[in-house]
Amino acid sequence: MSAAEMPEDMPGNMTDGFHLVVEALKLNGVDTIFGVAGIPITDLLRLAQAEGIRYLGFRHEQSAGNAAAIAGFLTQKPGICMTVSAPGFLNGMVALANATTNCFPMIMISGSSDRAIVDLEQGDYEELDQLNAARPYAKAAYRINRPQDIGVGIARAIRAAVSGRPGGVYLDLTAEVLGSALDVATARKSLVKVVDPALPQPPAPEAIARAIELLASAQRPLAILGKGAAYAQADQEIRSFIETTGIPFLPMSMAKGLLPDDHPQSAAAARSYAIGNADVVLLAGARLNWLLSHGRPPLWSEATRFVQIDILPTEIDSNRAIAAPVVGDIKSAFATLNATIKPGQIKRQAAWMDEIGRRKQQNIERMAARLNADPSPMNFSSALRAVRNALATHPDVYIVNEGANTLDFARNIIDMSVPRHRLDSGTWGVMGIGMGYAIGAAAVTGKPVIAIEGDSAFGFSGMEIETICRYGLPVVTIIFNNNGVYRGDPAGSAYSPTGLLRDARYDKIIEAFGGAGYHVTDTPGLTKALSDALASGKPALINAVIDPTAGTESGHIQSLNPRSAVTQRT
Ligand code: ADP
Ligand code: TZD
Repeated sequence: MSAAEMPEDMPGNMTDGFHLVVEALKLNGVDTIFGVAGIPITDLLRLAQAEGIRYLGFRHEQSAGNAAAIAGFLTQKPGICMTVSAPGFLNGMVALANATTNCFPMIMISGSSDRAIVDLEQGDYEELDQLNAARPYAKAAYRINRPQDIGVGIARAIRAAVSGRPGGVYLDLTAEVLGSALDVATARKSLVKVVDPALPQPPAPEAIARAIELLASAQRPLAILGKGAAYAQADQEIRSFIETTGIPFLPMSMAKGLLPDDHPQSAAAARSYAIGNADVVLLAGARLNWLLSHGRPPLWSEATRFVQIDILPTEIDSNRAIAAPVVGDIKSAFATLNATIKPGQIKRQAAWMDEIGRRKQQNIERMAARLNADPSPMNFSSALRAVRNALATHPDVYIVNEGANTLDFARNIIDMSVPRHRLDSGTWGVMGIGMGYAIGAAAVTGKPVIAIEGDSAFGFSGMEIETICRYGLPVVTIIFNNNGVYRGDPAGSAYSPTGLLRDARYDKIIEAFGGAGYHVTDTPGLTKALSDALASGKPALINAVIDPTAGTESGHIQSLNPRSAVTQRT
């Protein structure tokens, strides 16, 4: 610790908690912090910025947390979010819980009020027992109670976030610890540089042998790639396995682009057929949760047998019996599979591929009719065709996507050809990730981002448009504006529970902050606005008018509405 790093108003041999936190983060390679300022962390943020850490200040902690979480997904390093106590902490909790649910590495560091007063419930400013409130929603939660524990506390948080199955970690920093003095010699000794927090975890050779045996016995094999496979950055290993074995694959939404969507082995356009008829399925970094109908009929056959590659042993058998579990990290698992499979051991199943190909063709033709129609006003398909056309020359753009119909249609219509470039509502189907993910992705990659947002979805994080404009980030937000949650109300009727203001001009919001607003009502207008916005590299928002009658309630998951369950029973 050099003299320059000492607090100015302290004797030369003393330092304090603020400086130690910043030193500990820098020592561990943290170069970006997302947050919202206030007591007791304002000076911590100022100091971090002065010490060369990039700080992005948000308008709401949930968006700051979402930015940190997606930064973690994209970089394999924990994204850092800082919040104030009690309400700021709770605002960030949805993002922390969402990171844990999606297996994204992130650390939320919150300042907290005086423990002596909080624990006796004596009514401190922003009083809350934050550590215990965070525990159920975090992969791990720690509190630092002494300045000499800052180094080890931050090291534990980093290791917990990225090791094994990644997740959200909560770190509680009391105001007292931040303001405590410590002598420099003790402080220096207390810092911890984390060594190899996410070492490879190669699977056991027996597990690999069992998996190959099962795959070799299959006549109708199928690989399902999930966002754990995307996170693992094993792009070459996975592609080589799929292409060498000739197994058809299905990407889960955030795994799109691991292999390009137009790859001949993609079974995405024949999803139900491939899932329902596969005899052996290789699940890689994907859970058999609601997004895969829990592996149960009617989508799935009872006879299908599974190979599952996952880093978390307890994920295996969580919904269905797994015949060949492969516990280990995806990169090592695919590298070992590739090295162990003998040439010709897994035979290409021509009849199966032909049938998948036939069904793909039928479905693509059926979809083409909808895609090529030009209704006025636009519907989801025609508007997404316009977006797809504008994106054709920009395959490296990151796509953020939330909404119901907007999400379901965009997932199917916008092809991805590069890994980890589609970021969406994920495991929880949560609204509100839009602007946080867009800012996080733009900040850590420096690349352009397009956020395709339902008008309701946008509202959850819309004020972050100011954040985007303040930092001049290359984010283009497209709002599919159909006047409501799922769809708009009939003209002239009172607002229903799903109705939103008719004919709102979201483009005016960004103009208030100096960004470019576009208002478009047809497909040529949308393609042109998006192309112009991308070419400018500046913050932009496109208000795309969509037919208010176009949306379906709950999008593609209507069957999860309790009322439709009643209808099905009766
Ligand atoms: P999707 O929603 O795309 O189906 P999920 O989020 O359900 O994907 O599943 C991701 C899975 O990937 C989790 O079970 C997680 O434990 C696993 N996972 C995350 N990182 C790795 C890794 N490096 N190696 C192996 N499995 C991983
Ligand atoms: N609140 C949160 C945090 N997450 C949610 N998923 C919801 C509420 C419920 N919800 C959905 O599941 S989708 C959605 C809500 C409010 C918005 C759908 O409307 P939209 O998209 O305008 O964003 P479409 O394209 O018009 O369907």
